[in-house]
Amino acid sequence: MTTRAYIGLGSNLDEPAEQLRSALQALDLIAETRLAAASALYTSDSLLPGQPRYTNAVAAIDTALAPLDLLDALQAIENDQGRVRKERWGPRTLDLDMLLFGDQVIDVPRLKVPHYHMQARPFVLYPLAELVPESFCLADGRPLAQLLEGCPFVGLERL
Ligand code: A4P
Ligand code: MG
Repeated sequence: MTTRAYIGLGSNLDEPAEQLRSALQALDLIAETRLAAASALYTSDSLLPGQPRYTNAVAAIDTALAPLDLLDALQAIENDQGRVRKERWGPRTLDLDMLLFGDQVIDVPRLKVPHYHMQARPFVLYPLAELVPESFCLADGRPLAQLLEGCPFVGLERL
């Protein structure tokens, strides 16, 4: 049995678009997992001042892994692509966030799903909207359309 999961990709160092393209290939190479679809790439200013502009995308994957095993695989890809975890929220070559894992709500110290803050981030919601039906709801029941209404397409550039 596989689960459809959505992964948020972000980079603001070392050729972000290339980082995201490599990461998409790496997602397809995770054990028992395949890349089902990927959004366009989007750029936007960092939420934190003084950091380079970000490139973001969302991927849909189908996986037979358990959520924490998938998280291990995502972190291995981040590490492979040279991410140095100096400071939380610091600039990074690659950030992979597990946005959604089927309809599961997960709340353990290492993993919170749906990903916190995703409901307020245009660089997550608009790429996600490319990959799901219009009637799509988050695991906690909130319709994506409603979240999009509260999150204007401001400062986002679709490449
Ligand atoms: N963790 C818990 N839940 C999850 C999950 N659903 N997916 C834990 C992934 N990891 C999860 O992550 C810290 C810990 O969160 C992990 O060890 C994992 O066990 P991290 O990736 O090392 O930390 P982080 O990314 O620095 O923090 P966080 O809160 O994920 O930051 P964000 O939310 O990623 O914010 N501006 C634009 N335009 N685009 C961006 O992508 N990103 C950030 C960073 C700031 N500004 C941005 C963007
Ligand atoms: Mg993160």
